Amino acid sequence: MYGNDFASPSDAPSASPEPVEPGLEDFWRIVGEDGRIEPRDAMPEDYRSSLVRQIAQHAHSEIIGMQPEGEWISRAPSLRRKAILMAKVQDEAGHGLYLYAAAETLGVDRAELLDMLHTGRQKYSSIFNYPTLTWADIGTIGWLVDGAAIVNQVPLCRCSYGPYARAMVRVCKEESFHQRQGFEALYTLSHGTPQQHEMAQDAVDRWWWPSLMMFGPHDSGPHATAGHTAKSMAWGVKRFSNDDLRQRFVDMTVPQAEALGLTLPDPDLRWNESRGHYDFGEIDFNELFEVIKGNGPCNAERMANRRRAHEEGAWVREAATAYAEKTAARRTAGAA
Ligand code: FAQ
Repeated sequence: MYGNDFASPSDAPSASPEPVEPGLEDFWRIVGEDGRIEPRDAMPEDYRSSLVRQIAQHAHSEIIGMQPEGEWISRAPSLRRKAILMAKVQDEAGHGLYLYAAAETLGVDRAELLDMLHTGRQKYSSIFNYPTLTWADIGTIGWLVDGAAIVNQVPLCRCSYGPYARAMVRVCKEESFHQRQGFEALYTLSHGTPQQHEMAQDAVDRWWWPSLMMFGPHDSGPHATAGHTAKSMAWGVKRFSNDDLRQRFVDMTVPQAEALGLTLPDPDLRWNESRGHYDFGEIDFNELFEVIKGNGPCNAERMANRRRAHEEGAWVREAATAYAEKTAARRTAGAA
């Protein structure tokens, strides 16, 4: 179990369906024992396709997520901040690579997945469709967006699909580092000049609600939209509901905002003694659904940049393929 992880009585995957489809007895036994399903194991087709959907969306989020922060590499306020930001953006590219590799173990091709992204048949996280207007946005992304990512992703280190779970261990270690550097950058601003403090507060005001939306729609209750949570939890892919993870994020973040000397833009945010959690205001899920549909402030720009980068990188892919073919041919000739 990874260091930041947490468990609850609802944490164990559900029991297998009755009757179990022939050939899937081992799958349900392994899931029930909290073991790992590996690429060659038998698995339900909807388990496989749902994992492809989630892992691909996650991978796409990592590489599109390079854009909002990448825009600030040339404008970072010092060489130290520039070096840190370059390393962070590079880490996100690496996360994309681990995740595309994990998806490929499920029998899909990375080129196919990228094509689905470029043609709008697969998505990426809503959060990367918001603009980075000032340097304070970079600290805020590290603090809130990476913070939310960690809360969501640490339980995925115990996801039932082995290659995804193993990829997440390294991703989460790096995300923890990203979160801390974001907090430190924002702390410097919030304890700086009045203008710097104001800039930090403005960034937090803009990123708070979109960060809460990262966890997805409600998965139970009157406002729930029928999503993937129930099935995903039965398979041991998701360990917690979207709402439980969101609550955990709020509970973790409020004291951090106090340490920063910044306020969170929610008049309904207050400690609830009887629940032992912070209450918070209603999220505007219409905004989330609009952003997912492609109508966020930066969707068009992010996709145009992504498609252009893909086209401009064609020669690199061709050269790598030619090199791999040449090396394989040489190896075969050597063996003969
Ligand atoms: N954005 O039933 P659920 C990062 C869709 S962190 C867009 O709850 P599920 C690090 C969902 O796909 C960000 N779409 O679905 C970083 C589904 O659509 P469908 C990426 C969203 O899968 C930091 C529908 O709504 N993290 O990149 C969103 O069980 C800084 C119903 O939703 C991950 O991908 C959303 N926010 O749960 C990088 C983590 N929320 O397919 C750079 C792994 C929901 O029915 C810089 N993924 N939808 O058409 C997950 O944990 C899950 O897939 C959830 C959604 C929790 C995102």
